[in-house]
Amino acid sequence: MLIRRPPDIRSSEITPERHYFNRRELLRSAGFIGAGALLSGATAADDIPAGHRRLAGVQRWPASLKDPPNTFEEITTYNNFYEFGAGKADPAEESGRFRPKPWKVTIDGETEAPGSHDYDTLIKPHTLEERIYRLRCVEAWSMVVPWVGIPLAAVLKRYKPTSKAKYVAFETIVRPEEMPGQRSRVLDWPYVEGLTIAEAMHPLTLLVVGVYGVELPAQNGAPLRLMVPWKYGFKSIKSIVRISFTEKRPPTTWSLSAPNEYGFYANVNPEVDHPRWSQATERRVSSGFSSLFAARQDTLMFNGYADQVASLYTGLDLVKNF
Ligand SMILES: Nc1nc2c(c(=O)[nH]1)N[C@H]1C(S)=C(S)[C@@H](COP(=O)(O)O)O[C@H]1N2
Ligand SMILES: [Mo]
Repeated sequence: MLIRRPPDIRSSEITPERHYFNRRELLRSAGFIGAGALLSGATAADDIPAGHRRLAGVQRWPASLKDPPNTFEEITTYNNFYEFGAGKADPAEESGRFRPKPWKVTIDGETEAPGSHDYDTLIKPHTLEERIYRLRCVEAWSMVVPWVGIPLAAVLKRYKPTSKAKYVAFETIVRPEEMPGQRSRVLDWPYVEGLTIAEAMHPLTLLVVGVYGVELPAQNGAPLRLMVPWKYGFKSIKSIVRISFTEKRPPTTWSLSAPNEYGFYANVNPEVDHPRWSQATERRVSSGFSSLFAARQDTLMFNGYADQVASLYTGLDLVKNF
């Protein structure tokens, strides 16, 4: 049964700004609030500093993870976004010049309705959902994040893919004047990614526009990025400006860069190690007090989403198709 609640009154609306920081973190570390209590307030944005625009009309998704989410601070200061630099702190520190609005996305390839659309045309017809997902980076760290977005399938269907559309390709913006990492050649720009059409249309695949009830910060891929929760984080491409329906499998940035280390599928799989490290366990990113006691945890097949997605891969050799 679907239980839908009306949009919440965010507690940041009633909590003085100076109290936002670390109160929850402190309580959580000290064990005063468990997962259940935390969940009810996790998305209430009382960890959010001033200056972030709240998204209106966000509905809670009933199947959200029950694990305690990472804090807004953790989610927005420990990032991978090579366009702003290769260090974890670079995306937050080096993205001050980035302007995510106005924003246009080109939809082309095998579609009956190719065109260029602004952000509002893409997003506004849809109901925003808050979904708490696990995020597992191929580097063996993980987080739990309350994303806000819409199922990608709902958007893609509006642009009528043809019967030849077997894959969906995605491209990140190129703006070296605003993205200092793009002035070096660590990766080939633009960053590109791709999914099979079945993966792109899967109900878990989210087009993300926010986190913790506010618009996506630049470092998390403003103004819109992908989130494919059963795949390694690098599949979840940020700051998307092109979505193309293709007949052939599209190239993807990390498998171009190191084909023996990063495959097209990149499904989270504890049984298939990276050539240079084990994927059997992961470190849940934490800060403050709790980081002193953090133990590694087992990585789950398909990042814990096997019941929902394993059927996409029946008959596929997951060792060869890593
Ligand atoms: N364009 C672009 N998208 C990207 C990346 C990137 O460097 N550039 N990094 C990826 C990787 S490796 C991860 S783990 C996630 C991190 O998302 P987060 O910083 O919001 O946690 O973004 C992915 N999307
Ligand atoms: Mo990653």
